[in-house]
Amino acid sequence: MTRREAHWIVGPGALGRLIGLRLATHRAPAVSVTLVGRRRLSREQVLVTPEGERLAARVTTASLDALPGGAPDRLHLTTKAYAAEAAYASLAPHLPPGTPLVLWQNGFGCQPRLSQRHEGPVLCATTTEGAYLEEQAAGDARVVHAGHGETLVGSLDGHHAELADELAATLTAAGLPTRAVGDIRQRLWQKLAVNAAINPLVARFRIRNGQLRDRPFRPLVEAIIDEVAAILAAEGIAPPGVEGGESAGGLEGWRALVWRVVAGTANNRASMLQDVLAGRPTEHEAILGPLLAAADGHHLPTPRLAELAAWLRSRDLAQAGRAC
Ligand code: KPL
Repeated sequence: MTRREAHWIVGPGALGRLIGLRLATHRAPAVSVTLVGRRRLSREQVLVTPEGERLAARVTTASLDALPGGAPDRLHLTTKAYAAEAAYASLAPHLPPGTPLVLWQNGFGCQPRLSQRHEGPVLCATTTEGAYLEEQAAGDARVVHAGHGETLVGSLDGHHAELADELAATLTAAGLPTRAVGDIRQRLWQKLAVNAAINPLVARFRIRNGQLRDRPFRPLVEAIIDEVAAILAAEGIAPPGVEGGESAGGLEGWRALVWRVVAGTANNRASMLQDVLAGRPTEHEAILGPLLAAADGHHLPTPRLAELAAWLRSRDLAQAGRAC
């Protein structure tokens, strides 16, 4: 019998569970999946597809303080951005040298640091797949794949193209269309720019994404895009192309991208709003932190971003105080 490639998914939230269960429920090439969380999950998991099909999967489950025997061939880190480095630190001593690491975090915080720190190939991934957990309804054993998207993978150092191609093929075969790209740094910053323009505002005002198009929010979004576009121009991050043709000037490119995502996700509660509503910490450090640090380096004014970061920081501190 041929040995199946072992994929460990560390951080089995909605995205981690989606990746794990997609990998576990497809046929070729067959891989083995282990979900590693802070606590051990049920081995019997269900994936509800966007078409409403229910796919049952039996996976290996483990917890960070009781890892399974053996070693992964691919380690997917799918924790929230603020938890990634601590999760990595508890895993690293158990990994054979050279284990490929795949980082799925939002923002641009832990990716460069872990790419430096890990002794082996590191790929970064960014995805627009939509998923959520149906925890109550299903005893924490059901993930809903809410909408199809696209995933991009690549390494920050421009190496490991073959590994990225091979991972893209595996994920695509599993129902998560994925492309290997040579400019993942650029792609991560683009996602970060969109998240920075949408997430803090919707979290602060507790609104759905589409409401950003209305007064009084629209001018706030525009003002944030102005700040973000100036920072990214100073950092040398090329603006996205405008749909249907050639790349527009920087600000217009960023505007078009943000408003396109707002329209496409109008009914969504963005991840940061979900975190605020659930009383969890937010990913503001990973999303706003790199922008504010870059702005500082280029002496650019960022009154709106700084104000939102300060609000999120004090909200997270107050939340942590309540949890003690
Ligand atoms: O990625 C998102 C998020 O919720 O974090 C956006 C694009 C804002 C969609 O809701």
